[in-house]
Amino acid sequence: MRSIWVMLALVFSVIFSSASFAAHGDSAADQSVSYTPDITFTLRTAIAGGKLVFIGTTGEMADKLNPDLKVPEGAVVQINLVNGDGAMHDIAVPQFHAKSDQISGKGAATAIVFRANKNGEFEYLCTLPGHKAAGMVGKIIVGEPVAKDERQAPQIAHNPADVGAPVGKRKPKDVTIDLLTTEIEARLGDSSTYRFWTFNNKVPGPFVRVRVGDNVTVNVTNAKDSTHIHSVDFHAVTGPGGGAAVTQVPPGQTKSFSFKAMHPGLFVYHCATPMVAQHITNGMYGMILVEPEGGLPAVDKEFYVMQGELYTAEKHGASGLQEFSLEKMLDEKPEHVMFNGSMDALTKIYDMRSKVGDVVRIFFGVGGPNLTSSVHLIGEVFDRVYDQASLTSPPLTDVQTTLVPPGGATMLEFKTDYPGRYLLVDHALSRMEKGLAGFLTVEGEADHSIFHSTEGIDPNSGH
Ligand SMILES: [Cu+2]
Repeated sequence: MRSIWVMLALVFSVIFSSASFAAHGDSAADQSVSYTPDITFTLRTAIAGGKLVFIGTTGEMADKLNPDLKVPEGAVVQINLVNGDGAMHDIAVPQFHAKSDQISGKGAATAIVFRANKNGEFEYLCTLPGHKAAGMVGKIIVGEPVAKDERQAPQIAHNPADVGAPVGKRKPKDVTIDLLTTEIEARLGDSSTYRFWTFNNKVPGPFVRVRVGDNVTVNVTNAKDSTHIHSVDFHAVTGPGGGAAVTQVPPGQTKSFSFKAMHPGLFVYHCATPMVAQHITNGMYGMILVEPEGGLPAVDKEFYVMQGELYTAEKHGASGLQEFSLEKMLDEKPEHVMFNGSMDALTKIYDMRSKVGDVVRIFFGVGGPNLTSSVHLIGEVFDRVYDQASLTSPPLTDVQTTLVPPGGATMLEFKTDYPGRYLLVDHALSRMEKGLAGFLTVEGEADHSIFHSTEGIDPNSGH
């Protein structure tokens, strides 16, 4: 009896979703979709291993979690969804504008139908809030697998532990900084790339450490194969354009200037060639630490983290080479917001680690170009915040969230007292859905006087 209802529900919802698809279709060809799928898949929703998932039901997909759905390019694809767990779900393939009704009763069913008119890898997912993050996401692969494996693309994410050696106690001296500006297609996410513009092939660029009073010579070389002029503006510089007025470097050339580091502090540098916001969003930013006389107090761990946005024509999550959208940049509507240059840079590629009892220091800056960060470490309180990255003012103490504007920085210090995984975020948390998160893993013995529970850690807590 139940199966009859499932079939009826399927028939109705296919009719419904075909009709609603046709209304969104781009061409007459799209409208021919109705009722004649070339290929059909049936997925069931389930809870498995504490996660929400789609499960394949037939053929080699049977019992596979979030199976890859392979379809020929141009095929009319139908995906049936059967509710197997009794919670509310739907299924969508945003790249093809296909989205089903929400179904909540156990055994209820719905379906989507769309024409896979584009080669590549795309997501199917449940669009209910939090369900994708809880595991309801898989891949639909249209046509032959893309020839180039994007995971093999060059990696531009800067390792947050790569902070150079402290300057410490020494007299002022002459220091030289060599910057190479490059334009390279590199990994954005697991299945996507972007043509980044960089300093020294990393985003952010190198973490530079000098001492107040140093005479610093900056050499900017623009790679031969660049297609744009580049430059550098150091916010630590007193002089024309922070150096940008004398370093507009054509491809294949080098320009130089020298400056005296007159102010201690943590300063942003960036390319300042028009359109400046475009050069910054593409990855041309970094930081220079001008250490005060005697250096900074010693800590156990130092990390270098910068926040930036990318404005791509395609939506967050799309596969393949992503193209810059000038319109979205002028509207200040980024598709991606990231720490250290690329998606998952501080969650999958690199992680930050410390031990119970360690004092951790984060040099945190915002390249931007547009969003102010409300930086927060979930499950921690900052013992000291050097507000606006001023190292000559007393730090704020016991701070939950602090503001860092574009082209600005802060120095955060805190003791890691309790083991676990802590999540660095911008507390404007919609940005987490666009890629902005970083893990700090603290290892060691738990002191139950600090935190105690008999409950297990819930992997679906979003933390
Ligand atoms: Cu540039």
